[in-house]
Amino acid sequence: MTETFEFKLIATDGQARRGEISMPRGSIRTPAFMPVGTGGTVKAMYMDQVRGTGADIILGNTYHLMLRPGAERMARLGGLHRFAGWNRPILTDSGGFQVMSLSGLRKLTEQGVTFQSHIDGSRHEMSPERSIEIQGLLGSDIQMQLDECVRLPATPTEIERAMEMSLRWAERCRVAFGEQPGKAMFGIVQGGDIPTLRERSAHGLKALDLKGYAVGGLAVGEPQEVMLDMLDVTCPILPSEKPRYLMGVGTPDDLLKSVGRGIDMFDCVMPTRAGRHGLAFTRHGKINLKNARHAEDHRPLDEESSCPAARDYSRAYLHHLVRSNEILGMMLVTWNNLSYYQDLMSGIRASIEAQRFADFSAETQEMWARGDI
Ligand code: PRF
Repeated sequence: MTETFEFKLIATDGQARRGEISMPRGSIRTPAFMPVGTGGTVKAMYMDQVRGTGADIILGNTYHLMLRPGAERMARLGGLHRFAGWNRPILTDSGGFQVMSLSGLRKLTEQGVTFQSHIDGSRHEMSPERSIEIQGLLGSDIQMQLDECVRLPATPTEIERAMEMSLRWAERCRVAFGEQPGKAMFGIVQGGDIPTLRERSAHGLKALDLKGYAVGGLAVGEPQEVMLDMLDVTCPILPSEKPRYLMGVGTPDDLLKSVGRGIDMFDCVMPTRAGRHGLAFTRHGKINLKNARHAEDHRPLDEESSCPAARDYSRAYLHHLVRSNEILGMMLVTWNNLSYYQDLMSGIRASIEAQRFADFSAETQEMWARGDI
């Protein structure tokens, strides 16, 4: 643990990187998966369980927390770490993406975004400066610039406009963030599915000398191949000595392929959301526990897993819980899924250290393909 935000590379294997971020609240082993704790909770999980799966950092959302309980109230309550009972690093998304996907009527200008709450319809404003101020009030350790993410497909004109504005907002966020040695503010590469715009965005952000760089605007409607092509264009431009975070991604397959292109950090609702819908991730592939074929299956999800949810309950019982909409069903499948994701990341990290990441990827994919479940 350190007083300042530091990133060091421990090993590389091809483009894949094994690293470690150190900051006052703890260190983050990379490649890292950050469970999504949108509104101050990783849904259906206790915080000590989240830690037990191997998470070093969780994600929180500016948009949700500014609406409820409110940023100033959160500050009076001692910040998000104390409020939610997670004393390790927290990364907060800036709000732009959630405004676009969740809020009602919204208006975006150079100054910022005005929008209506999806909860009670109340009107709110957020500028790049206010987003950073809110993230500070929440007590966030890694803050994200305010950006504009366009859904794909979109016109080149629209993609370019949003990318250029995001770049100007990055500069404003950097000024608003100032110098905070133990914390970090990351920029976000935009540019849709257009390689030249991705390049311009990455070069523009690099010039701002930020502590880390996210790749945004992907997994928003384009095929996986396009997302990977954009990573191939973007990652080589980003400085190798700074962490790289692919926002809102993804499936286990996305994670393997993105690590292979130089990504260090991920977040995604997939393991938690799927868990609440009875979809379990295992070493042998996905299992839809709602399916009638599990009704009398005595086997656990994975007897060799590190997670009690995967070892100690039959698929028949999980099927019953999920079908009956029992809270415990959501809790157990979410726990299993987050354990699976963290075990995958741990396997990825070990394989990079052992210089066998390509083999690990192939073996992992082979296990899913065999799908003997
Ligand atoms: N920007 C921000 N948050 C995000 C995204 C983005 O582009 C995405 C896109 N996958 C997920 N979350 N600020």
